Formats: sequence, C-alpha cells, structure tokens
Amino acid sequence: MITIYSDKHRLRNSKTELYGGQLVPPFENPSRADIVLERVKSENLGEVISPREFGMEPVLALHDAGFVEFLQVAWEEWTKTGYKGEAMANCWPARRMSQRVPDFIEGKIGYYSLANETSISKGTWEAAEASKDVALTGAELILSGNENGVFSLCRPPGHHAAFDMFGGYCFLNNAAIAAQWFRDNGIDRVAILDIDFHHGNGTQDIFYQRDDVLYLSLHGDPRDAFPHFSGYQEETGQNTGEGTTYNWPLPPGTQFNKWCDCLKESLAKIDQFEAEVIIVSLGVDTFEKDPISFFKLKSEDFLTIGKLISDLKLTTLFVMEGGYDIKELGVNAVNVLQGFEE
Ligand code: 7XA
Ligand code: ZN
Repeated sequence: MITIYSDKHRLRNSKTELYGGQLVPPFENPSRADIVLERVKSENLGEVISPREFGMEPVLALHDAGFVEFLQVAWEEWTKTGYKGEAMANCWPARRMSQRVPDFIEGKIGYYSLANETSISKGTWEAAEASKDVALTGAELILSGNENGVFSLCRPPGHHAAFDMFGGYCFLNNAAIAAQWFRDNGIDRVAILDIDFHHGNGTQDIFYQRDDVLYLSLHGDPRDAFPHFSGYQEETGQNTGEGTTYNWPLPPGTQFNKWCDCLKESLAKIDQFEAEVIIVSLGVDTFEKDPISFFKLKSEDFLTIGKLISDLKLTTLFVMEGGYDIKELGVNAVNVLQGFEE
C-alpha cells in the first residue's frame, strides 16, 4: 500500500496543551507521525511518497472563508499583541450571546474554536495546509488507479475541524476535504467511517445535511468523552441528510468484542448505502493503553479491524487521525493497514 507523508507535519510543534487545568506538552506532537512512518518502513508496507500541492480551492469547497483566513493569520495577530504564550481561546459565543466575529484576536480565536486545549503556534497553518495535501494526494492516487487502498499519514489530524471551528488538535478536516474532492471528481457516493476513539464532530457537522456522503462513527460516549457535545445516537442527519449519519457512542471500558459488533453494523450500513469509496478516519486511540481515552482494544485487534474493512471490497483511503500511546502507535496503525491488505 502506498503511504503519503510530508515532513511539514513537524511545523506543527506547539509547546502547550491545556489539560486538567495545567499547561502540559501536547499529546499530539511530531513523534506521532515519525513513529507511524518508521513502522510503515520497517514493515515494508510499500512506497512512501510526498504530497502535491492542491491550493485552497478544495479547502474553501467545505470550510468557511473567514475561518480559513483566521487560521492563516492567527499566530501573527496573536504575537503582535505582545502575548507571551501560544494562542488559545478563553471566551466563546456561548448560549444567548452575539454571534458576530470580533476584530481582536482574543475574540476571534474564541469565535473560531470549539475547545481550548489546542494552542495555535508558529507553523501550525503551514502544517495543516500540508496535511490536507497529504489527504488529497491520497484521494487522487486512488482515482488514478490505486484501488486497493492508500494511506494518507496526515498530521495534524482533522476530524474535529468543523465548517468554521478548530479544536481537538484539528485545524482543517482532511477526511472531509478528501471526500468532497472525490465528489467533485466523479464519485457519487462516499462513506466516511470514523474509528477514532473521539467523535468526529467536524466531519458530522460538514455533511449533516447531505445525502451523498455517509458518516459513521464509533466513539466514546459524549457523556464521558471529548468533544462532549456531539456524537449521541439520536444525531442522524438533517433535511436531505436525514438517515446518512450514524453514531455508536460506547461507555468507558468498552472491549473489542462489543466495539467489533458495532463496527460490523457500520460496515453493513456502508454496504446498503452502496458507497463507491470509503474514507477511514483512522484513529488508534481506542488502544487499551492510550493516555487520553477509555476503550480496551489490543494491538492484535487492529489487524482484525483492517480485515473486516477489506471484506467490503471497496476502494479505501485511510486518513490518519488520533492515537497517543507513542510506543505502540506505529504498530497499531500499521496493523489496520496490514489486516486490510492480507
Ligand atoms: O480524535 N481526537 C483526538 O484524538 C483529540 C481529542 C482531544 C481531547 C482533549 C480533551 N482534553
Ligand atoms: Zn481521537
């Protein structure tokens, strides 16, 4: 299987994450992509290639133009104020407040964020831009004949990034951008299967009112897990999108057998939908030792996941999302890909 990878992920190297009331070194850091790439190479998964640049058109097909402009200038505007730390939100357009976009960066960053664990730092935009190119290059390779599966080793991840909000370590929604690119290039029906531990609120948000992109997610129950305000089972889509969103929120301590039953249900939905292409939002923070999650999947389970996805016999683009147990991250992510290839 071909892997798409860009060194520019290193430009996303913030020093602070707000976690449990403390500023800590971010869980989402450059060592994540390094360890996955190392495993791709040591297992001889296949060729590793660099992305090509697609520009902003595929991004603006899905994300709000004001939001994209904000991401491009946020770090510069933040540093101009004289603030000493990395850029992070501290106030939001909460219930019953004005939804106007403020001028000052402190207000703007609140307007355009869904949470404040994720600091914006120098280079964040450039890394996010390269990450969407990694996803788009994967999509393009699939349409140019690599129908057996392609792995876009995206970093920063994307599935929390909504139409006009960043957060949860995500800035641009790589999987959603790839899905839209497929739609714009002759593919009528796309399914996005999100197996990251966290609900992909951003992907759901972007396609919630559309029936051409099916979104399915297995994740920690929002009553207990980030992003807390999205991912309930009753969220099923709206207007023409009604019935094309499926959520499986699962409780703390969920083991593979229960998780796998839900995966099989989701695969059956993809089959019924008659998707032409699947994008897998590949998070492996469902692993039992993940430091910020609460499922109990073991390394060998990731092989089974890949195998079950391959049983659909559909063209598949894997897009890297979360996973923070650095020691096993490479093994777990590549296990899915090897299980798929077997
Ligand atoms: O899939 N999303 C992630 O892996 C990032 C979740 C961020 C959680 C922050 C909660 N303190
Ligand atoms: Zn996650």
